Amino acid sequence: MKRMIIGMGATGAAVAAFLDSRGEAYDLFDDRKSASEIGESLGHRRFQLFREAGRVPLASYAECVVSPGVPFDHPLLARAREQRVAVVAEIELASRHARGPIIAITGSNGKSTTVSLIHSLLQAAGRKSTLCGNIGTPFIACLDDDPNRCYVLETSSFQLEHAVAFRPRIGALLNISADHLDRHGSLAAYEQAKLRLFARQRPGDLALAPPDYVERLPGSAKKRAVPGPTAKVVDGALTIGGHFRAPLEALPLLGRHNRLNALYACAVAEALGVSAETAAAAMKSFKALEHRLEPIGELQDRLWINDSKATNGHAALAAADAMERPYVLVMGGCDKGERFAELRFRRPPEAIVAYGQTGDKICEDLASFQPVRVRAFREACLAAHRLAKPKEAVLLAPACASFDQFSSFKDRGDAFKRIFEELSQAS
Ligand code: UMA
Ligand code: ADP
Repeated sequence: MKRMIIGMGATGAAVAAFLDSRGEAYDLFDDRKSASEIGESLGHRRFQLFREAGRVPLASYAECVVSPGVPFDHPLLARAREQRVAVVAEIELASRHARGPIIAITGSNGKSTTVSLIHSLLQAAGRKSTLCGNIGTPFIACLDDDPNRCYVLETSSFQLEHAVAFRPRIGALLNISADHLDRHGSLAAYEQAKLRLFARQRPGDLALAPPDYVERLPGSAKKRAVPGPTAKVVDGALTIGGHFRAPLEALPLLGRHNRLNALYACAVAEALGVSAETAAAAMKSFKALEHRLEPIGELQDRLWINDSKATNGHAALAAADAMERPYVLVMGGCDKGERFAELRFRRPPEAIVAYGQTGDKICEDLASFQPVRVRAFREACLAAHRLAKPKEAVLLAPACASFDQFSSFKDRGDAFKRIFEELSQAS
């Protein structure tokens, strides 16, 4: 029987290519893209495309493979559940065919940094490692036959919603805070999706999670808290199980949150047999990812820092707390249903500039800071620069997604850098 591929972005196209390579049949569904757009992403292969949920002959499919961007309550998925047609995530289909170990990392914040660190540590140890998943390349596009290849998989709540038998050899939950509430409906549903990562793990597997989650993880893997009795910072070193010690000075990333990310990376590396010496050497040469607490430069004695990837309140707070000098904070963007009154700054900003769709909510929720309200992103950057005093910083940590004024967090971070360049040239 054929499969039905639901959603024809990068994930759907990769699933189609995988099934083609195995000579397996499929049809496609996408209610937002035209056949010609989809044809371009598939090359010149012939395909049957459905664009209306009601017209899909669901009974003729063995299974539906769904892309992360298609919401759980999409009418086609609701029909498939009603008719008891199996629906699985692309990561699940990929995991059935992966011969090497899967290391799956989830959490509200820190996933990309942590998977990139793990990948670097494994590569430094001469291991075959592939970085994939939510960070960019779909898992299913990365499969090969090598049983020694480690798949370091950034895993989103969207992908985990349809994880059924997905079983990573090592699974890690970094943290959970309010995010994607517009999609999941509630924090509890979001949390449930994330915890699915662990549900099918078995006793030989490893599960890492914050201390307040570790007892609540489903599945029967060996469970370890991070930080916890065996994974902690001792005398300035990231220490795992008493014997693995990587000095913190090897870590070139700002902020306590990045120490925690590195502690997870070391715990994974240690479980896979990487030595502490190799890990420390690899960390030393690790470069902060673009748009994550990225120092851009000094402009009239004010340091501009780009943390455009801080797309929720918890991330923005981590960025703010990593500041080593007084700063003016640029916040705002697209509304995902999150409120900001709960943000407790350990290092409060000197001023806040609020822009975009969430600007009014920010002004209301953080009224004690008397935020400056502007509409456009550019205006926000200019206002923050004016408000910052010499030796202070202008921090972009928006706490919101970018889609009201940009196509992605990357596009927003690039705009921040362009504004900085323009002002530098004019000054
Ligand atoms: N579509 C429909 N109907 C709908 C919704 C979508 O037909 O109701 C179709 C769209 O027309 C489009 C396709 O589904 O053709 C979109 O699929 P997709 O949104 O799943 O996008 P992909 O290109 O497959 O990218 C996905 C992830 N996207 C999302 O989770 C939204 C990418 O994460 C990921 O890098 C990629 O798979 C590879 O694994 C992006 C993301 O924003 C970066 N992730 C969120 C985040 O990090 O916060 C979770
Ligand atoms: P993700 O892939 O989960 O979005 P990133 O590694 O790209 O995570 O980091 C996104 C943002 O989240 C960073 O710019 C930083 O502001 C914040 N951040 C990173 N790690 C953590 C953490 N462990 N706890 C809280 N916030 C974090």
